[in-house]
Amino acid sequence: MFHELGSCGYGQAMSNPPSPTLLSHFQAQLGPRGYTSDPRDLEPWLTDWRGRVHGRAAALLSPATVEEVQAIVRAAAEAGVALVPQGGNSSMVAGAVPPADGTALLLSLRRMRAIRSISGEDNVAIVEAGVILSDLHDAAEAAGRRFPLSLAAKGTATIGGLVSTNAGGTQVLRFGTMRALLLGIEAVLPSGEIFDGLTALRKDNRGYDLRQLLCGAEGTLGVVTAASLRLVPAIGSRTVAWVGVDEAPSALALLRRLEARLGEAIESFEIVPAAGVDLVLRHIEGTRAPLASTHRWNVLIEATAPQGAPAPDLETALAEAIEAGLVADATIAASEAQAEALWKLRETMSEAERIDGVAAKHDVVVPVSLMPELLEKGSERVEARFPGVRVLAFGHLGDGNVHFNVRAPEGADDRAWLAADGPAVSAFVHDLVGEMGGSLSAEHGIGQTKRAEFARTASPARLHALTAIKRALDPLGIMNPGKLIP
Ligand code: 2HG
Ligand code: ZN
Repeated sequence: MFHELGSCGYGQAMSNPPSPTLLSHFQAQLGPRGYTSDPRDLEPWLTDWRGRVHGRAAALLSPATVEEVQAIVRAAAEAGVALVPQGGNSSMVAGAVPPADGTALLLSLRRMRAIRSISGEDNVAIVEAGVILSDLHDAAEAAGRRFPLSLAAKGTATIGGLVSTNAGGTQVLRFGTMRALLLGIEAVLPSGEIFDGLTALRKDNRGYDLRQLLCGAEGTLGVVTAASLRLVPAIGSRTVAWVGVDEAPSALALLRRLEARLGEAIESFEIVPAAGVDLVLRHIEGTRAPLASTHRWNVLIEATAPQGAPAPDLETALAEAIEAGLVADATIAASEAQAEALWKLRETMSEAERIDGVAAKHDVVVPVSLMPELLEKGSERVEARFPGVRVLAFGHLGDGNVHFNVRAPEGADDRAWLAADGPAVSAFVHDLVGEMGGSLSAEHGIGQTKRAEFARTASPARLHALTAIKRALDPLGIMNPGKLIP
């Protein structure tokens, strides 16, 4: 069923629209809690978080068990009908929006919300795909442990989505992305077989790692139904600081200096430009400027200590950095409420940008040493090549990953600008990052919106291998069509 796409030769499967018989079959199998075709129910599932990509689907299927997922995949495979799994729908790349032709069915695991087990001895939580990230945080804390992956969408993002996109967030500096925390996986493969890999093993060397193949596959190789996840000891205390810096190289020098002083204690090192702080203060209620004056760059730092250990002395380390001329000004949260207020400034950055208008979004990563060059010279190059545009680069400096977003010129019709100039801007940014040895996707995946650029910039070897894996595991092309695979 594969046909070739243009001259590039990479396969793309075509699926069939669901027949009335198949829909009635699912309706009868799943009952009223597990099946809806009501357009009012479907509506929120058809558009991405930023409101850029719209799809259609005849029904939303919400199975309650892995066996029900299996039955759905088997029936869909038999009919050649595509499935689009969707978690919290906070994808930045429209990775969970169904195709516009309406041939695919939406699949939600929101009813699979069990935390099957938490073992303090193994330091492992086994959780179903529909569990919301903040619920896992709470459950781990109640067990005296911690699941150390967090991001702004923690109140809606699901474990299935976080695994499928190999999510990153604000603690990657210390704990890595989802891949580093994923010990095992349960998934329904496109063949309808259940891959029961929910181990608590720290080592498992049985050849190709299916767990890691499914992690970051964006739902194109099967449906993740549960995961076993690594836990770490609970935090004893945390110290959160907001720091004003006048030049990007000073920010990187500060990170290395703090690591030398405080080592593993540094968990987050997030950068926000002055224009970003301004957007947040303008659009997000209840926020206020943390420092008396404005600085070109701001860094949010979080340092933690395990229970029973003294709090890391971030204050002395920052005072020394001020002395050394790296830091212009700094404030340390004196309470949990103040720490939350500082985090709010960083975590609502994306939301503030969204409220302000559309932007050409880029989730890029370069070697950490080149971060200052990207932030400063890179921004200058983009703004010189496209006069009037405004680069808003913020994010995970410690990981070499910033969201290098480009906003329309002031006063322009931003949607019209994005349609006309967006592709050229994105190609320019991605080429710039490519020259620096970087990648066009750090933590958001490819989804729909990065697919063409991925195809343009990836090496033939990478694309051939990716396509061969897809064909081998999903020969009918029924799993999340139109995403990731060029
Ligand atoms: C973040 O780090 C998210 O805040 C969103 O990854 C980034 O909106 C963005 O570009
Ligand atoms: Zn991010």
